[in-house]
Amino acid sequence: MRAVRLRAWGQRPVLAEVERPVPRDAEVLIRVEAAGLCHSDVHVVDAAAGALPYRPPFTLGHEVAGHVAALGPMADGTAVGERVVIHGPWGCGSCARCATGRDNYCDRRGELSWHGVGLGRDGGMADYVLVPSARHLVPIGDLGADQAAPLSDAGLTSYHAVAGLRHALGEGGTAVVIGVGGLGHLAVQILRATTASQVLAVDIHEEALALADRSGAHFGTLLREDTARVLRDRTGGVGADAVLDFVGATATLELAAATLRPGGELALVGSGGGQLTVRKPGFLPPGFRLSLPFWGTRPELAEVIALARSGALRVETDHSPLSAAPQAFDRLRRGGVRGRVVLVPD
Ligand code: FEH
Ligand code: ZN
Ligand code: ZN
Repeated sequence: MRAVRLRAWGQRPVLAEVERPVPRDAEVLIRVEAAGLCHSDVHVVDAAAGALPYRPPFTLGHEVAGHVAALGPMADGTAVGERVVIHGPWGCGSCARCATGRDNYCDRRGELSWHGVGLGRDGGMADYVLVPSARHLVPIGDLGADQAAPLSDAGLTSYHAVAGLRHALGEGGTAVVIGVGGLGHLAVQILRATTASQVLAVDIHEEALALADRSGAHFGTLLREDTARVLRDRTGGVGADAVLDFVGATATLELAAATLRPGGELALVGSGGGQLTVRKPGFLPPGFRLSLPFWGTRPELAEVIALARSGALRVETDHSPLSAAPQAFDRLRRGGVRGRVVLVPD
């Protein structure tokens, strides 16, 4: 079968021919129908040896949907032919967190040489992918694989970030989304579908603000010197109850802090490497709370898929054949992508 392989640190991903795996024990073999391409894939490919716990060679791809092709003799909880999406964070499988589908916060993460499918373990930028157990699978019914795949990461990460803030977002509340890309546009939709809050969007590109508008944002503005005031004015001066920063640069973190209401909450999702000084006395609003959400849980992925199947969630996708995966990496790296790249086995 074909697979996009990271052969060694510092090498470009290559499309190679590898053995199709055979499921053993509780393993499940998935015929891939779609695999999303994430900025984290670029970070993995660009990582220096030792920066990540992974041990190349392995197949990339951590946003994967398809159908069950074969079952190991101990596999349980699915059937050949079932259409599924893979819950990508794979933990140790035996701690209290993994036992409840919260592999994203596995208690033994520090001991593992992987973070999940395509992240140190063989992933789904391939014709087939092997899953250790059916517990990592969520049925998708008639949902398109090209929608389900990116929802398993971009959608799930956004959903998990919103879930951590939902208590702060009641009637008359305001949520700000900074960075309306592959994750941000889904966060706007999730906020509109699951909270009563006003949703304001900030980006540096006009076309991203157009995407925010199509996604249901009540208002969008380009990032400028006076953006904090512009946003505050939309809240009647009190400030935002929650800000989701999908960029994570110093400028966006500072904008978030300047926009938040007393008791406001900031979810830092983007890996921009920016910094924010937390000090007392200091400039952060009283009651300020910060979260650094990572990916999401298996139960939340089922909720994301249900939202999508209800029509409340739609990913803007940019399809590319699996055979052109290396070129898709280059496009993503250049910033030439709107929405989410989805690789489809051709
Ligand atoms: C995966 C592995 C490491 C860092 C970040 C990620 C995200 O793309 C998962 O959503
Ligand atoms: Zn990702
Ligand atoms: Zn665990």
